[in-house]
Amino acid sequence: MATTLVIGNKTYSSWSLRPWLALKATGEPFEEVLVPLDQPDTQSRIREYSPTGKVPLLVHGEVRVWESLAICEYLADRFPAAKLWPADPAARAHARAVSTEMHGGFAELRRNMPMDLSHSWPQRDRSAHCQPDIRRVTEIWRDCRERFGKAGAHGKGEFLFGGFSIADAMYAPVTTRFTTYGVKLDPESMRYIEAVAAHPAMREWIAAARQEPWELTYEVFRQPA
Ligand SMILES: N[C@@H](CCC(=O)N[C@@H](CS)C(=O)NCC(=O)O)C(=O)O
Repeated sequence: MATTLVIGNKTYSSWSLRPWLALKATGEPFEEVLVPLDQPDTQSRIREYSPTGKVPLLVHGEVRVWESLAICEYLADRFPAAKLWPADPAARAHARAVSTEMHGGFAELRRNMPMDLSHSWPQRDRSAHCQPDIRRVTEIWRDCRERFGKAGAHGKGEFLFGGFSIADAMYAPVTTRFTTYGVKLDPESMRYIEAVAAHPAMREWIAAARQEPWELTYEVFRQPA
C-alpha cells in the first residue's frame, strides 16, 4: 500500500519527527513530502494534504491521519510486528500516559526551547523559564527507566521501556533541545539523551536536517533572555 508522510523541515519540525521515527521503526517503505515551514506557500502546500493546515500527516492507501500521536497509534495498529507499544498492559498504559502528557503538555518548554537540530545555542539557554516542565520531563524519564526500562519490560535497551517505543518517539525532540541549548541534567537523563541520539533513525533525520538550506529565527529569541 502506498505510504506517504507529509512533514515540515527536519531541523525545526518536532511534531514531524515523532511519527517519522515510528514509521521508520515499522520498516515500511514510504515517501516523504517535505513542506518547508514559514514560507509564503507553506499553508497552501500543507492544506493540499491536511485539513488542519499542520504537519505531520500520514497517507496510507485511502486513509489519512493527522496529529502526531494519532499517526503513531495508527502505525501501532497497522504494523503490530513492529511492537511500537510495550506488550504488557501496565507498561503499555504507562507508555501511553507519558506520550499523551507530552502531546498535550510542556508548552513552556516547547516555547522557550524550540527544536533546532542544525545549530548549537548554549547562549540561548532559556531553561530557567521552564523549570517545572524540565523537572517533570526528567522525572518521567527516570521513572520509566527505573520501573520498566532497566527491567527490559519492552525488550532490552536504553530507551524508556527498554526497546524503542512510541514513548521514545514522542520525547525524542525534547532530548535534542537539551543538547542544542547546552542544558545539563541528572546522569540518568543525560544517558537517555545519548541513547536517543545514537538511534540510527534519529541520526539519519539529524544528518538530513543539517543539509537543509532554510534558517528560521523563533520569536522567543527576539525577547530578552
Ligand atoms: N498537535 C499537532 C501539532 C502540529 C504542528 O503544530 N505542526 C507545525 C510544525 S511542527 C505546523 O504544521 N505548523 C504550520 C505552519 O507553521 O504553517 C500534532 O501533534 O501533529
